[in-house]
Amino acid sequence: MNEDSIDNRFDDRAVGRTLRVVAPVGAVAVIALAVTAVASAAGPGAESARIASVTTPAVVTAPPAEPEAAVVPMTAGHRPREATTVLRTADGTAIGTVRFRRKGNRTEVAAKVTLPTGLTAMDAFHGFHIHANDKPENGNGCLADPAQPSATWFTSADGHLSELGQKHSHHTGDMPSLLVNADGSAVIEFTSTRLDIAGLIGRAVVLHAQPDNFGNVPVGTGPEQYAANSTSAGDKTAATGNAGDRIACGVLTLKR
Ligand SMILES: [Cu+2]
Repeated sequence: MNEDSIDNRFDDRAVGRTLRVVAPVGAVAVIALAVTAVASAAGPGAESARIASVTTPAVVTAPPAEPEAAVVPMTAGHRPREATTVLRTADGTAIGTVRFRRKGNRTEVAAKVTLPTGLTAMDAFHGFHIHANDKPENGNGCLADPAQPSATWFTSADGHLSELGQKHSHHTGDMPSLLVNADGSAVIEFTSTRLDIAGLIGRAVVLHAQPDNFGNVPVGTGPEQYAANSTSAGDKTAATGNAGDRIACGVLTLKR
């Protein structure tokens, strides 16, 4: 399944839904994270459900492989301060970390990665998003089989985190692209007023193989516009920024 077919499908009507967050390939922990998705209201706005609180303590069926896999249960009224994840490639190799930290009414985001040689283009921008991880039927968390085509990797993370009706570049989960240096290293830090830590727990940060065009392709019939070479090219731009395969992924967990 390619990204085109699974993005733009955020239709989260589930209430009291349970997300099962599966640890990456190679890890032994299976962590069940019970969350409650609360619809904002009955009626037309109810589709834009958001995770409001974790109502049940996390159940850990096996010791987490690494400390970052721990899930800290939130109590009523608790406003989470920080969410973190480790990005891993399809073979389970950890390549970096991503951190979202609340500061006042803002969220500070910091990511640091080192990409292995041969995985993707160096000295290049790479699409970087928060994916919803909201469709259990596609698998949960960051699942990939390195023996399978790269287009199949991490499709379990589902489409970009978004409110109903948002198009790409305006998705809640759309972030500035990661500029990877020639040696594979990359660091990005930015501050956002669009990201709420509580809504990020259980979501997945994904790094892509290609640049994100942010929907910023002047497609049309005017003299200074371009004709898309296929319908799918235009559709991918609208859905994902045509950022290509998913090459690394990490499910966000609460830290405090
Ligand atoms: Cu993405």
